[in-house]
Amino acid sequence: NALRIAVVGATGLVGQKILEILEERNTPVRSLVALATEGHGRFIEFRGQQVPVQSVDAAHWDEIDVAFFAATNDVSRHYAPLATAHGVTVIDKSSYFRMDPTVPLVVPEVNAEVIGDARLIASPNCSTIQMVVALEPLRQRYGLRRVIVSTYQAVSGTGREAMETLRHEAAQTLAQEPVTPSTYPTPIAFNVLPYCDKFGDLDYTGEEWKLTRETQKIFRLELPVSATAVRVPVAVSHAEAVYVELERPFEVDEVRTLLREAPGIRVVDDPEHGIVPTPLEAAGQDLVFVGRIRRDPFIAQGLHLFVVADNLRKGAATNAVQIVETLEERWS
Ligand code: 2RA
Repeated sequence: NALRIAVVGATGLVGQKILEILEERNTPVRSLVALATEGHGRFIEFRGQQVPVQSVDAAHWDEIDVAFFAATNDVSRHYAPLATAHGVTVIDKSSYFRMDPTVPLVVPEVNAEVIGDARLIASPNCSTIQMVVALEPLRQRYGLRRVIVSTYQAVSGTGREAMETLRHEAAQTLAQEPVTPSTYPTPIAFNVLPYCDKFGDLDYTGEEWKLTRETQKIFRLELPVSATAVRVPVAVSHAEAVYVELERPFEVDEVRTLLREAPGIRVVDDPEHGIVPTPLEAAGQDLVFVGRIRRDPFIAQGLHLFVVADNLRKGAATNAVQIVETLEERWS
């Protein structure tokens, strides 16, 4: 029972990645509609075919089974309810519905059971996804008491233009030319920006509150998660230094084995031989890479991890396609 699929935001970074992953994973696609709010009239390629990009306003929702929304919050706010009203199952990458109590917020390796018969399903923020995949096995075995996380986020999280900014700022720097910052208030090449997104409560940014609130919703725990989200001059893959205080005692070797056997994780942890998770290694992969696994020197049940994943794939597109694969198993 192949699916009639729509991708809203088909020309964007994540939309393009969704198409790539649908091809790679041979998801049974009966038809594909590419939708956008602008750029209609263009063509995208899917499985060797040229597919016209149509205006999302002109969508025939009653001829679509599943719609991936990979566009802005506004597009999701406006069109996702329209699509679900026509019986479409929507997988929404935007943050608009994530904290809506009626909308499941899903990472298949962690909480696929909450999907139920929902028509509108939200995919979490990229930095949340990779962290909860790494923490879930620890939650199950040891219980979680609190999390402190610092992220090192790639510029592709901001978008295609930010990747171009990194390239031209780096070139200007290497050519010893003056660097004219554009995407960010300061140059990002050879620099770090100690915040991502806009500031909110208690001087934390939206990106940091997403890590806190989305993790609490996914784990269904009032878990204290204190985040610092940092932008770094990396094109693809977010990295995170995660400190987690566990409820029960652990042995580091036991933790390493547990993570090795957990779904969606690759343990890369032999630092003395340079075997550590890095953004370059994670880019293009669908796994969450975990290393630097070590006990805190001072806090009895404190544990540190370094968690890296491709923010466009597992952080967005792959997670959304995996949600559809979970649904397909139920529908078949
Ligand atoms: C970022 N996670 O990295 C956000 C949105 N993709 O900017």
